[in-house]
Amino acid sequence: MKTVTVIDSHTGGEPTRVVLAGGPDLGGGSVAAQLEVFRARHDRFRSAVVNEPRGSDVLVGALLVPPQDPACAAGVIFFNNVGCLAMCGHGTIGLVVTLAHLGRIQPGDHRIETPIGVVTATLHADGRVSVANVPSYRKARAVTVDLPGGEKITGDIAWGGNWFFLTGAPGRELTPAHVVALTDLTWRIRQAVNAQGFPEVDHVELFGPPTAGGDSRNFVLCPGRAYDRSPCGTGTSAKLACLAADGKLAEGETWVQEGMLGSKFTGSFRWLDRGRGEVAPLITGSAHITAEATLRLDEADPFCWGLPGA
Ligand code: PYC
Repeated sequence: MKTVTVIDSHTGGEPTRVVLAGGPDLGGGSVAAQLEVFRARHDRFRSAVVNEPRGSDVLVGALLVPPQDPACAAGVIFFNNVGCLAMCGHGTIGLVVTLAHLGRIQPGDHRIETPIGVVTATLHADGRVSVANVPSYRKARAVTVDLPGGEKITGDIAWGGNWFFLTGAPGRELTPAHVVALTDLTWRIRQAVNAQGFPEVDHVELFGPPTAGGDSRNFVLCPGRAYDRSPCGTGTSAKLACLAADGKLAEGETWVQEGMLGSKFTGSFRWLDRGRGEVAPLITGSAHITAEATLRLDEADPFCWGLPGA
C-alpha cells in the first residue's frame, strides 16, 4: 500500500491538488529534466492522483519537487487528466496558498521553478497571490479556421505558459448553463486549429462581455476537455500579450478577467521586448484550502491508477 499526502485548494473555483509526499523520485536536476522523467516513467501516478475515482477531469495536480535553483522556495510539475502542463497560473496561486497554510512561507516574494522557467509569486498580507508569469507573446494574429459545417472562426494564437487560440464568441453566452455547447464548439475549434498548422495549441479561449464587473469574461477549454472554472492564469497572460500587441492595454494598466463563475484575476503587463511583442504578465488572484488528505494507492484495487481522462 502506497500513501500520498495531498492538500487540495481552489482558485476562483478551479481545483489544485498539491502532492506534498509520496510522489516518485525523479532523480533531481532541473524541473524541466524532472518533468521528462515524470512523463516517461510515472504517468500512472499522474492518473492516480487526478483522475476518477480519487479526482475528476477538472482537477490539476501540482507535484512538489526539489528545485535546481537554490534561490527557489519550491519546484513544481503541474498535470491534469490527460498529461502535464508547462505552467499553470491558478495552480501556482493554489500552491502558494498551500505553502502558506503549512507555515512554509510568509508574505513576500517567492521564486518557484517550473519546467519552463522560474516564476515569482508574491503572497500578500491579505492572502491574495500575484504571479509574475513567464514571458508571453502572440505568435499569430487573425488566423481563420474552418469548422466542419462551414462556420469560420478567426482568432489569435498566443503563448502565456501554455498555447492558446483566443477568439470572440459573438452570440454565445459564457455562462455555466451553456457549458456543453461551449465545450463542443471549442473542441471543434481546437481540432481545426491543430489541423490548420498549429498542432501545439491545446487550450481554446472564448471571450465575451463581462457580467461581474470585470473587463471581459472568458471560457477556457483545457487539454483534457474540461473547462477552467477560474479565469485561467496562463490564458489571461496570453490575452495580455494580445492586448499589448494590439495597443489596447498600456503597460501597467490593469485588466480584470472574469471566468465562467464570475471569479476574477487582475492582470497587467510590462514590456520585455516591444519589437518581438514579448511581455511579462502579472496575474493576481486568491485561493482557498478545501482538504488535507492521504491518498491510498492499493495495487489490489482494479482502479488504483485511475480511470483514463477525457
Ligand atoms: O490557470 O493557467 C491556468 C490554468 C491552465 C489550465 C488550468 N488552469
